[in-house]
Amino acid sequence: MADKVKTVRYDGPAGGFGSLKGIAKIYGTEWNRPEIAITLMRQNKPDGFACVSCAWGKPAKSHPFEFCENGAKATLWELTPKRCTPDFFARHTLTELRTWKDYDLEMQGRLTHPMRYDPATDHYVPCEWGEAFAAIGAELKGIDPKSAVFYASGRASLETSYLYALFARLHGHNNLPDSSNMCHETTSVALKKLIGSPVGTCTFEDFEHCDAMFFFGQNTGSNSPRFLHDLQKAVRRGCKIVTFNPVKEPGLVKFVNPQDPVQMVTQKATPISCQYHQVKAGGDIAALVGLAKHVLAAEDAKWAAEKVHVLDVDFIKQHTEGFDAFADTVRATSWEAIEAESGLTRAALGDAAQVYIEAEKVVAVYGMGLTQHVHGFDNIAMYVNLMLMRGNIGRLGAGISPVRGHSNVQGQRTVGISEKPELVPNDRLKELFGFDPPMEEGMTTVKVCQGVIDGTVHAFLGLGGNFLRAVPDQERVEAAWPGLRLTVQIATKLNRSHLVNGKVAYLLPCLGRTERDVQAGGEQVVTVEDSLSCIHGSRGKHAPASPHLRSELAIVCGIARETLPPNPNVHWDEWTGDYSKVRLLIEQTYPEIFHDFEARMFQPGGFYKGNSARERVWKTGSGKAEFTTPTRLSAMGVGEAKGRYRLITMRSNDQFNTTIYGYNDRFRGIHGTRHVLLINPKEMEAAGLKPGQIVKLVGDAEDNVTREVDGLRVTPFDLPDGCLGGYYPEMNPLIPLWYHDQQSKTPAAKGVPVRIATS
Ligand SMILES: Nc1nc2c(c(=O)[nH]1)N[C@H]1C(S)=C(S)[C@@H](COP(=O)(O)OP(=O)(O)OC[C@H]3O[C@@H](n4cnc5c(=O)[nH]c(N)nc54)[C@H](O)[C@@H]3O)O[C@H]1N2
Ligand SMILES: Nc1nc2c(c(=O)[nH]1)N[C@H]1C(S)=C(S)[C@@H](COP(=O)(O)OP(=O)(O)OC[C@H]3O[C@@H](n4cnc5c(=O)[nH]c(N)nc54)[C@H](O)[C@@H]3O)O[C@H]1N2
Ligand SMILES: [Mo]
Repeated sequence: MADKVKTVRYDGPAGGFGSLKGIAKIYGTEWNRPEIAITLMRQNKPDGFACVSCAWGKPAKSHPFEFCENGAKATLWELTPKRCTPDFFARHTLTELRTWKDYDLEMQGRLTHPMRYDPATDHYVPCEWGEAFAAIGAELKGIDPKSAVFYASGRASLETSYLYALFARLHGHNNLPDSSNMCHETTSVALKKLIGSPVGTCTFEDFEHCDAMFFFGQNTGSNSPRFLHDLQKAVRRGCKIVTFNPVKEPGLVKFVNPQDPVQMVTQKATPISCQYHQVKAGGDIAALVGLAKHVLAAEDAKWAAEKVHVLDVDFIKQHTEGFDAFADTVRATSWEAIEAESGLTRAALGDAAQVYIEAEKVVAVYGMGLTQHVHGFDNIAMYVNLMLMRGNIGRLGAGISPVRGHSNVQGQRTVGISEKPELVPNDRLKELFGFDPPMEEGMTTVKVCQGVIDGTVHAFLGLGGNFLRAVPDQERVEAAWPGLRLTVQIATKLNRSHLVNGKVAYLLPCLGRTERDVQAGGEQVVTVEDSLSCIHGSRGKHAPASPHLRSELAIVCGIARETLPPNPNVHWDEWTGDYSKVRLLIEQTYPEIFHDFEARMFQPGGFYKGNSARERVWKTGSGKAEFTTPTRLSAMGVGEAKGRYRLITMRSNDQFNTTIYGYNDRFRGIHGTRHVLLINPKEMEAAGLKPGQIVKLVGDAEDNVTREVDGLRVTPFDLPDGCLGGYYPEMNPLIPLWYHDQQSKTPAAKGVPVRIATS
């Protein structure tokens, strides 16, 4: 239950004793079991298992403990001794469970038995696996494949993901949205178009050689804490870190390494960012235009005085297109407009630009602060522009580095989980499996939600995740959900998406990645791809949470076998028995990336899948890296209006997406509740509000739909004017479904237009 509510400022560094206490506080006695310590030691190690938390790279030379506070929390969450059994479901109806909090649902522990929804009693009742597969297969056979959705949440292995995508295509659709559609899809679309590679270009080596790193909208301390070690090392060798973020995130301010005894004893923190710019939410295009304008001014001055360039003119000429139009527009943009839109001064932007200019090699890091905006594509395009000005893509120590979310989200896209048929090697699939893959574009997450509301989606399979809690316009989507004919959820723990069900509904419990996976052919291993495009083997060793669990791969194959007609090239049972046969299929489908897959998968540090942009080969429409002429300064999807604020939906340090570990956000000094409205003291006063007062947020998107979240405690917090903060997923009813990035359809969760109303 929620701790006593208190809010204090947190001035301590990220990491340090706080992170050890943070783990102990949540887990208490669970932390002390010896097998847990052994499991944690194997996390992110060669021949160990890939952490189930974030996707940050796993170095070849690992630390004794290659895990962080949040990685340990995620592992322990999976290894909890608590069990959510058929008994539990016999005691509670779904109607009752829908009134429970997310935290209390997951606290029930690991799911143990396959369950079927019984509409007569409104309970989940246990069933046999065979019965579940047959019933699901019969349902899927009976509907138009175009109305079925196969969602994936970004954790399932490459092997499972490959087969899941194959299943969808054999079934006859490309409806394969994944969590990436709410996350880095903006990256996949923008980087593909601009530099010809849908993923980041950096490897660990670049972090070891760069002279400066820019950070836009990524919260390293909470969301990819192992990355703090790389940042600390970089700062110590003189690399400068410049951050743009509306929120002062402690991990980007200073850090004590909890794995370094000297630092722990002395509590000597390393300052991380040398400059911290609290840009307005949605103000990044303006800030980046400001940086570019300073760079152009420096070029003019230096050329005039010394006949020396600041720009990398050779690179621009040889490798890019669109520079002149871009530069003309930047030069013509006024400082007044840049300052107003970014909330930063010309001088402050000048300081940041100076670091950029003085650094020979720059890495550009970013996260959800850029991708989750209506003009998120433009954010990334402007960031790429800045990097291209000095040839900072495609050489050692330089590059662009989106920090990915789920531990295998990037990999799922690599092996075919995509709604876009043009990204899939359909000719190879045709050759291997003797069928014509569907060529009609499938549904993104937003389209799925719209389809559920319109009644055109009839079946939903969830391979992990908590779709109904993570999506925008959450209440509207949830209200329409019971109209579905079939819902199937493959999961480790109970969540809200399991409780809002279709007419026919199954809840299928699966093994987690830390658990031993034994099939007909013996013990199995799986693979994942990290944020730095390295592919790793992962071996689970823990005893399964229940003898009735099946692996995700076995469940996908079980459903597929009962759904599809026999095909001499498709062997669901054989593949379930031996995952190396699936790796062979992956290798045959993607030989450039996965050659010698079996031999390389446990190589320390993983094997690198390569990146053309890193080699300065630009697989874009023009064959060059593309400058984009900015057409706007704000990434917001609606204009300014009196009383309208920009709501940032944030993650606390005590959550993994919709999984809430606890009610504390240590770094931000918020304790005991997640129902807060963060606002700066000046704005609070101007709005006539008092700290601790309970208010309501109302959607302000001018579309005549009422959207509200009530019961929020006014909490003074250091934020730019006009911005508010609140937690994801509690704020999700406030985001209109149509409020998404224009190109990729990623929901714009970081600049939601709202008003404050008194309750
Ligand atoms: N412990 C833990 N780890 C996680 C997750 C988790 O929930 N918990 N989630 C995983 C997943 S799926 C993902 S995608 C990643 C997410 O990791 P991040 O990319 O870090 O995502 P967020 O925490 O949503 O927000 C990032 C930062 O953007 C800032 N921001 C908000 N609006 C703006 C803006 O307009 N401009 C700029 N410049 N900054 C802005 C916020 O203040 C915040 O610091 O983390 C992954 N790792
Ligand atoms: N307002 C707002 N909304 C957002 C965001 C935001 O920043 N703001 N972020 C978006 C982002 S970046 C993302 S990625 C999405 C996340 O959306 P999802 O990926 O759908 O959600 P998660 O919360 O990660 O899913 C948690 C559930 O996954 C299941 N699970 C955990 N481990 C496993 C496993 O090993 N196998 C299986 N089968 N199931 C497992 C458990 O049942 C758990 O309850 O949310 C998006 N929504
Ligand atoms: Mo994500």
